[in-house]
Formats: sequence, structure tokens, C-alpha cells
Amino acid sequence: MKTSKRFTIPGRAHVVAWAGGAPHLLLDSPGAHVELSLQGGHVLRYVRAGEPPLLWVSRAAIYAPGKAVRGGVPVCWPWFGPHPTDPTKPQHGFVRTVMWELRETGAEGDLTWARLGLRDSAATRALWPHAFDLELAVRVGDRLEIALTARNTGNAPFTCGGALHSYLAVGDVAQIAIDGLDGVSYLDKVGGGEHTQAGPVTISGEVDRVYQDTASTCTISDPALGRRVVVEKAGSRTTVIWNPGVEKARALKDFADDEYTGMVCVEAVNAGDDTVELAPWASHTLRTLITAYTDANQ
Ligand code: TA6
Repeated sequence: MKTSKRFTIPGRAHVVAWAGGAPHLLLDSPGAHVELSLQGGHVLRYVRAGEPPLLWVSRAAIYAPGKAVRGGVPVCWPWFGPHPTDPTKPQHGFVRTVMWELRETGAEGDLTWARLGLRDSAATRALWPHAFDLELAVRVGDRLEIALTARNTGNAPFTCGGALHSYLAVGDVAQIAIDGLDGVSYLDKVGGGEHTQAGPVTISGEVDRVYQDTASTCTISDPALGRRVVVEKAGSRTTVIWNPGVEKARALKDFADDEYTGMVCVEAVNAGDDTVELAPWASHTLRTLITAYTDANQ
């Protein structure tokens, strides 16, 4: 794929060729570095000066055409999880495995940003018979902001779900506590049933929970790394918390067996009753904002 020099901003933005075949865009602000792949519009790295990375990517991740990288912030759209009616369609929709176009890069003061886009095609319409324009805005400054705007460019309404499926890096998942979901109802995809969260979410074994009707900010307290990671969201009424645990990690070929202790997913989602209906030319934005406070800079 040809990407012209027009997106280069010295010291702030440039496109590099990547072994897996997809160009990667590197974005730098005075205090942070972000790397994203044009395949999937997939933010892979977010590192703040002097701190361990905030996003997690498996060392067993597979970088290949048509394969979503295990980690970072995969973009799931126009559905989250399995297709509502057709199990032969790809899990988490189809946009995380196709090439997006780079539309703009910019830098001003402490902020560096990029806009990527994806429009419907014969291939997407074969999977989902609607016309759309998707835009992903990535902004890095004192935090990482990722905004996915979906616009219905057809002449009939459609309903879509989706997720910004963030993999956050933690020092030891067994020691973390996630605040922000106390009292929220969730579907337990591991043990089954619907439950109500009591206090912070802690992780001991596989956790796969769909928290419903919540707009809350989640804060991950990570004593092993001496930091709190704050995951805000907007345009999302569902939050998913996922850690595969040892067995599921072992079963995933792009997830090294021992890595489940170093990550947790805190995902800004719209699924189930929280999907969005868009009239012709209407749009909806799903947003996640990630930052961290270390014990040193509380
Ligand atoms: O967000 C949690 C989840 O739906 C889990 O059930 C698990 O499947 C995870 O997403 C990863 O999905 P993937 O298709 O990327 O392997």
C-alpha cells in the first residue's frame, strides 16, 4: 500500500513499513509515543516517557494480512462478539482485519493526532449489507484518546454494535483491583448467569464479564507497577472486562501461555441492548480515553 510523505511531521508523525505487510504510523507527543497499524486501524503501543507501556501486546502476536494482532486496542465493528445470527461471520466484526486509509496527521503543542478511515466495499457488503463511513481519530497528549465515528451513508437505517477492545498492561493481574463498576449488573460469560458487581473487580482465573447499562470510568489499581490506569469512555453503555486465565491463554496460539498475568481488557463496548440504530446520514462516536497516575505523580 502506498503512503505518501504528506503524512510525515518531523519528530511527530511518520509512516514506516512493517514486516507483517501493513504500514505502521508512529505518533509522538512531548511525553508519549503511540504506534498503530493501518491494518485494522489498530493502536498497538502507548508508552509515556519514563513509564512501562500502558497497552499490552502478546509476544506471540501474529502480524499478517487478515489477522488481528493480539493486544493493543482492536476495533470491533459493526458487531461485538459473535455475529448475532450467523456464526460463520467473523468474531468482533470485520474492520479489525482490513486495511484502513490514513486521512490526516497533525501536531500542535503537546497534541499529536491522526485520522484513519474505512468505507464500505463489495467485500464488506458481502458480510454486512450496508453503506458506511468509519473514521478513527487517535489523539496523544497527556492521555490517549481513541474515537470511532460510524456514519450511515446509505438510504436505510442500520443497527450496529462495536467495541474499542483495549488490552491494558498490568504488573500482576492477581493483585489488581478495578473500580467503577460497583453495583453494575453483568453477564458472566464464564460461569453463566446475570450478577451484580459488589465492590472492585478482582481477577483470579478466567474473567469474561459484560457489564450493562454503564457509562462509568474504570480505574485499575496496579500495585505491582505502582500505578493507577484510568479508562474513561463515552458513547458506550457496555463495559467488558476480560482476562483469559491460564487455560484459555494456553489455547490461543497468539497468546503465550504465561502472559495472562500481565494484562487485563477494559473495553468500551456497545452490545446487546446497547447497540445503536443509525438513520441515513446519522453518526455515532464510541470513545475511550486512557491515562495513568504513578505512585510518584499521584
Ligand atoms: O472481549 C472479550 C471477548 O469477547 C472474549 O470472549 C474473547 O473472545 C476476547 O473477546 C478475544 O476475542 P478474539 O476474537 O480477539 O480472540
